[in-house]
Amino acid sequence: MTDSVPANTTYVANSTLLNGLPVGQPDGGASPLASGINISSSNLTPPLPGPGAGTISPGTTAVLQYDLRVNLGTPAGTAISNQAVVTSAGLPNLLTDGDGNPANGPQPTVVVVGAGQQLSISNQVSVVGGGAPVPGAQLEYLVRVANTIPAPCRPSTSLSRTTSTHRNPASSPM
Ligand SMILES: [Ca+2]
Repeated sequence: MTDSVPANTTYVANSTLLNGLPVGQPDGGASPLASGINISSSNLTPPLPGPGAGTISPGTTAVLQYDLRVNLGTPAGTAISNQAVVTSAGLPNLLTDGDGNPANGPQPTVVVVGAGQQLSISNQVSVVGGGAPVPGAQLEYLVRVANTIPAPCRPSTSLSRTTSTHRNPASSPM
């Protein structure tokens, strides 16, 4: 998995974790992800995977975490856009998806720099009971709204969501 450090941000030294385990530390402030790291699912770590040995077991997840600091002097309103790439044997390169919805393609994850109140919203969708999102399946949306600065969020803040349905004749159960 590779992920370059977005413009207007600086990688926070020694902040890269795979499934909660430190990766490539000490890193001297250079993001290990810039050159790519091997990732395995949480059921296979520790140990961390060696070169070319990253494996995601069926039905499992790998969680990668790292921190970026917004550079001082970055103007409010600046959009910081980030998108990682996962490379694997036998599959095309896969871009990370900011909204967690594969049906509308992969979007970068964007956060807007602001001097005031800042909310981050993440949206995850899953199929109740597992399986593919075929007709008749029940989709469960999990939306997390987090206030990312140490000031209260105004109570008038509201969240609205539009759910649209697209018919894709080419789709088939996975
Ligand atoms: Ca998407």
